[in-house]
Amino acid sequence: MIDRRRFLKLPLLSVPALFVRNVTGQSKPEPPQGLKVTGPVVVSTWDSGQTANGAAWPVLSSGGRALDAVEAAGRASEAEPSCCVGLAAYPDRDGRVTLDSCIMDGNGDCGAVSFLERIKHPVSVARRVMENTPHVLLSGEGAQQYAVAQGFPLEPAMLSPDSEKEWKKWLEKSKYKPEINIENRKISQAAPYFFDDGTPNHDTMGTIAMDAKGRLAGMVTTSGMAFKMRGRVGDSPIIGAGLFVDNEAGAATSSGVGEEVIRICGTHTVVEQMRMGRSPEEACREAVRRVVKRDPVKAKELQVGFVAISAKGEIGAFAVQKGFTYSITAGQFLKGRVFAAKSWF
Ligand code: SD4
Repeated sequence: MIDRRRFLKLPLLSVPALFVRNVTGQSKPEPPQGLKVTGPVVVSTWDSGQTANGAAWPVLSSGGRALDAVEAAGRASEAEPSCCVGLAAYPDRDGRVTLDSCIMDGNGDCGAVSFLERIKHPVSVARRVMENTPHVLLSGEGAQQYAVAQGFPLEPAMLSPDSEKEWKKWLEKSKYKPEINIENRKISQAAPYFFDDGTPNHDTMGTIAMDAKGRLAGMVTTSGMAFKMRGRVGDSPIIGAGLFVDNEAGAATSSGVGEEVIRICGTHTVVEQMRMGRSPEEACREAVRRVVKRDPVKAKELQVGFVAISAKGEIGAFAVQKGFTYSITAGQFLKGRVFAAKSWF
């Protein structure tokens, strides 16, 4: 049993929480200043991180490994129909769902898959890559071949009814036709950052956790940006971009426009900032600052969010735009709590 007194410590709980509206219009509080835990904790991106955390918490609360907890989180998220994770998610512009995932242990072990089709649990394939191969990242056909050889079933090549509907709607609006030299078009024309109703075009599941022994781990799983070019891979399976974990410093994950995260080695930046003594929120803010500084005009139209846990158990986040939320489950928040990140704009 885990000692409840070792759990969450909220030094400034009396500070009035600020509330921001997320994209669904619901108010989410900002976390108390200096949020810190002293026991196991799992943190996932977005409101839907509650599902992921719900699968991770039984592992953590019974003394299990952070690595097992984050894999369980990823699998739960992949099994839940959503726009952006798993086989039911939105496809690329050719109408095919391609999945990216990675997993990392705080000792530096890591594995990933990208551009993976027809496999229900990419996070578990990523873990097999980490544990059973000399490589870190397998992609496309090779990743699928490896998954099948490892006993993962090859699922039917079909879209969920929702994603088929959304894809067809998108095709109609965008009057999409395969185009030569589309690579030379500005990305804001090639991939919608916001849908017509104002909803941001992203919702990756990134989960980071600390177990009762203070070990850190993380995972990311996603279908990537909806209606992306075929073959496009974002930050999510890239170690140091969508996820970075080091027991000595902390863990960080990201969500949003992956190209921007890759360009600044986003989560590696966050973890290195924590190593130098910044709090998780300050470290995430610094990564966001670099995204914004690179192209301040473009930054106004895109979302990138980072969330982090330091090796000391502090938790923080920061995003380019308002509306980035994250879910925390810990002794203090046994049912899980959703907080809104502060943002640049
Ligand atoms: C990507 N970071 O593929 C991901 C997008 C995302 O929900 O967050 N999707 O760039």
